[in-house]
Amino acid sequence: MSLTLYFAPGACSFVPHCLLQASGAAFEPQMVKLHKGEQNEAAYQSINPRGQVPVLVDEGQVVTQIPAICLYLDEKFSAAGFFPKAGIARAKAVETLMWMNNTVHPTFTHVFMPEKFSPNPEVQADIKAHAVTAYRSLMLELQSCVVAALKQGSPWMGGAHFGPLDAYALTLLRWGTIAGIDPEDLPELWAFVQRVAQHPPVQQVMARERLQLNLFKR
Ligand SMILES: N[C@@H](CCC(=O)N[C@@H](CS)C(=O)NCC(=O)O)C(=O)O
Repeated sequence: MSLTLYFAPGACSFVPHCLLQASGAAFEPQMVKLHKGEQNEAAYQSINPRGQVPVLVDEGQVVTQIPAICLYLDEKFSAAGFFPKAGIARAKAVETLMWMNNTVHPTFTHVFMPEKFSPNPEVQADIKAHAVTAYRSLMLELQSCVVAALKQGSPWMGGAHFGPLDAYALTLLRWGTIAGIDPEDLPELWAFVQRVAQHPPVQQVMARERLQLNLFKR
């Protein structure tokens, strides 16, 4: 079996990285140095012409985009229960994953890389300030999602098993601390994310990626 994940430390690739680690399967983690622009080099572009992580390569087949990779890993390692198996519970988990991926994640991109959206430094500062405000409300919304999920009596956002929603919640809150959001202002979300960080496969991935959970500076 040949299974490779292209990832960058602290990036959104953390989500499938945690699923692969939790699966117990052998896989090759391949680091891509985004800060050095490796994603734009010909070697990487030949794997993913969009120049992004994550990329999963299974027996030579390339899969990109977090929801696609996570659903693929769910099918491949079905015993892990990364998503609820069927029905409304599965649809709701995919709904939350898509919201994280298509709304929360790109809002942070506006904070972290405003130069992607305007060449003008003044406009960039405006984009960033506006996106930080939007990101704060999205973190409150994420906290409500966590509270609602845990109210059902399950330990994880998707139910009985650890899955992509938990790893994404950690990533998004960690990014929030980079954006200047104090996690202590989101006590339920922060408590949950700290628990996710203690989950052994998550701990192993955080060690491999050398991640600090809270980067908030007062
Ligand atoms: N929609 C994509 C988003 C991927 C993405 O935004 N990746 C970022 C890291 S979090 C990236 O590779 N950025 C490199 C760049 O933009 O140069 C997915 O779900 O995989």
